Amino acid sequence: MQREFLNKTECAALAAHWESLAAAQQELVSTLVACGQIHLFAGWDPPGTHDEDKASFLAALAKIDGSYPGGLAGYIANARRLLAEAKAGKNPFEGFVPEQPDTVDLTSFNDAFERYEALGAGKFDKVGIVLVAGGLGERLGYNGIKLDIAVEVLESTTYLKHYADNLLAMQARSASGRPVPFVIMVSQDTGPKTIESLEANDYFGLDREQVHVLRQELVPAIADNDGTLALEGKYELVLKPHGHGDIHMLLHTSGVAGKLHAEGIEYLMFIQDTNGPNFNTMPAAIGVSVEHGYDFNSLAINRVPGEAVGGLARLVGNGREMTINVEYNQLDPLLRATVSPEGDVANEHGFSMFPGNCNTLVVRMDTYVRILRQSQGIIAEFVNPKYADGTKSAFKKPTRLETMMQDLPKLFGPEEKVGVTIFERSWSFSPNKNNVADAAAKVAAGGPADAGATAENDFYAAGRARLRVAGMRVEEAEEVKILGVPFTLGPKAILRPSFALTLAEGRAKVSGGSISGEATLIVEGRDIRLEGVELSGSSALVVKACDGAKVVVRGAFRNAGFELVRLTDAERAAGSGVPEYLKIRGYRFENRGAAVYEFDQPGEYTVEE
Ligand code: UGB
Repeated sequence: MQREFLNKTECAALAAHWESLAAAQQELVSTLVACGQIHLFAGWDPPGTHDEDKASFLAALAKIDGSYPGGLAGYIANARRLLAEAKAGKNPFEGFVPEQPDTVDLTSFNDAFERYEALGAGKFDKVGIVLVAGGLGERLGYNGIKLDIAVEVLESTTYLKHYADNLLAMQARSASGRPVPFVIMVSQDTGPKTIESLEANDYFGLDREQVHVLRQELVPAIADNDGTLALEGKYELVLKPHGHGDIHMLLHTSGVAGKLHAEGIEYLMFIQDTNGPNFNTMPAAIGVSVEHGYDFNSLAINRVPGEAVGGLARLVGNGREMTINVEYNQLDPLLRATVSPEGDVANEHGFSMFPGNCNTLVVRMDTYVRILRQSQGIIAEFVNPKYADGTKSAFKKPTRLETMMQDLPKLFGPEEKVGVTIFERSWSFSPNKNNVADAAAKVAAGGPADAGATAENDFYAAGRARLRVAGMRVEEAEEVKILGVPFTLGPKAILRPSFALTLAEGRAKVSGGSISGEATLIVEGRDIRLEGVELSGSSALVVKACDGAKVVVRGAFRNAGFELVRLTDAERAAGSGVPEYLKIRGYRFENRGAAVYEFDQPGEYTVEE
């Protein structure tokens, strides 16, 4: 029957190969032909030529068929449906009116903030961290994985190391000391270099067993509204990432979600690859989820109208209500059609009407595994084709189906509770997503830069905030522009996770003292106390202590510290030998004589100046 079908298609190229195909290959090819994909085989060279290419092409098709729920036939059917809806201009939020979601405002460091932090800190051995890191970061234009970029360049700590340090600090503080599970989703693009980075750094001190690397597969690009799979040459599919929503399916199919649940994990916190402040919010966000009984807690900021982060709203209509992220490209039309004829404009406080999605999510494990079991972790897909013209009959370039991890609540019923916790921006959200030129243009247009320099700036700002809460006098230096991107010259304060994970911990370890606008302070180690430490001018103090080393630091430190040096045009040019992680920010630091104290043996020490 298959043979008969193929003859009918008059695909001589395929008929010539038919007998040499294995039964499973014949079945897959038949399915694809039945789905209108005969072009995949129509251009094949005669048997005996390019046979290896054909074999790897068939293997690639089989792999995608096996990894996508519903196989390639399901993918093509979904694509056709979604493309028809897109062509018809269907509004995915038709019938819904946005209202304010259930929010907890933690934009100030008040008593409530610290109460939530204490509650969250009590759960450190019941939390797992899920990092989605399958994206290449095309907007950033960085050659390599984003996890390998340094979040700060005083000591050049990479994002991956910074996250691992936080996990180590969490487990050092929990009663059981149980390793905090770390799930990392990678893709074909990012997987090998992520593994390389973990291996080269001995997993940054984590146990290999606590790290679960899950790989998402790319999906085929689609060339037209009929769901025709796009080809590169004769034997290669054009493949594209399917979006961060794949994490839910992978956590389900890999069995990792079920395993962690069985091991007693109560919450998963989902984070993105280059949002350095993720862990500033972690203790309080967990505390909020616990106290409010949230099944899903979206961390948010006050959003600037038009910025490329989704808006979080409660959508009411069509006989239901759901609190969900409305992605940035859909927010303005939804607002225009409902509550704001002017669209996504500033309210009386200068912010967009709805809180902005940091895409840091805290999900309750009980609910999560139940929803995964019911749904297989399959998240609503969407398509966003760029049409060639107003007829919407052709695309500028092939498109693909995508998913987003923040869409999980679309699978929820009325029983599941979804809330939003709003934090101050630099404390919670400072992604490194844009190259310098784009970042400068965004700043010129009045929006946030979300670039290497601003990410680093906010890393220090968080340190300053912790010092202020602890009672140190912190002078803030002026803001300068480096290649059009704002950077506050200091003080540059790095309080490593090993030193303080909560405000209360910082307060217990720092008393009095002062730090001037261009000074630098780096503290790493659990048992360090700063008593009346004074850093004036551009002085720098670095104190590091291993486990078991108890250090008290007192007195006034005076030295030339670290100097910010702008890169010259020649240094920024291709082939200059300057590392790319410096080029993406436009400066480096030079040590002009920082005071450095390192204690690598247990014992009691005092540093006095
Ligand atoms: N990612 C994957 O792991 N796999 C993929 O296939 C794609 C991405 P982007 P996006 O924080 O500013 C999100 O591309 O999708 C990882 C929210 O949807 O940087 O444009 C990737 O490695 C948006 O609401 O972001 O927008 C990275 O870690 C807003 O919050 C993460 O997914 C916005 O992020 C995000 O990928 C934001």
